[in-house]
Amino acid sequence: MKSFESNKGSLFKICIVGDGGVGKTAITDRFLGKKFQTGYQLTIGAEIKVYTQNIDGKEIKYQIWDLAGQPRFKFVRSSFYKGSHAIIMVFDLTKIESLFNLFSWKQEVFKYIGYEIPLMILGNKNDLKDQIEKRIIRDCIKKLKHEFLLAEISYFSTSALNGQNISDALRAIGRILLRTPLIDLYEKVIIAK
Ligand SMILES: Nc1nc2c(ncn2[C@@H]2O[C@H](COP(=O)(O)OP(=O)(O)OP(=O)(O)O)[C@@H](O)[C@H]2O)c(=O)[nH]1
Ligand SMILES: [Mg+2]
Repeated sequence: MKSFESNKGSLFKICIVGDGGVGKTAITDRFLGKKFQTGYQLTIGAEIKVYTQNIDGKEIKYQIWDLAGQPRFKFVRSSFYKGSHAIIMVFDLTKIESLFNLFSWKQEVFKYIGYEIPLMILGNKNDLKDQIEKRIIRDCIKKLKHEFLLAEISYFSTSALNGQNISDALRAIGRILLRTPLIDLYEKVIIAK
């Protein structure tokens, strides 16, 4: 096994997925310190954003693939997942169907990746009040976890509007990636081939 130190200065590819309009672009723009836009401009295909974060003295570089969530982009999305080290799934706290749709997002993502990688779920727009009951969220995440059989699946309630929990969520996924020896990820890629 490689030591955790070997992940220092690494570049991690993270795909961010979820229904159109849940706030993926707003969240990733927040990572980059960009101003929040109230208007909805749907993403076409994908936008790649590079962001560096310092975690406990280690520099982590993320290549974040902000994917288009609208159904018409399903076909093009399939080519973007390969080589991902982690996935961020986003739903809109005010739209329960966007939470239930994470099951089909999970299927789409892992069909193309072919092996399991760390996963984070973000319930976004919490500035509009958590309109989805906490119990429903908990049950849904439990079910997703069961389907994935993943040890690493974490949940944050975020707001791209006021920035709540945005950098903490990325930091948390960074910590998970630092803990995961790269060799494990590579082995999984090889097994999947
Ligand atoms: N109130 C509130 N609005 C948000 C938040 N995040 C995003 N929005 C708004 O939601 C709309 C959609 O946001 P986007 O980030 O473009 O959504 P997306 O998930 O990237 O959508 P696609 O690119 O089509 O997949 C925009 O009008 C944003 O201003 C949030 O945390 N709070
Ligand atoms: Mg977008």
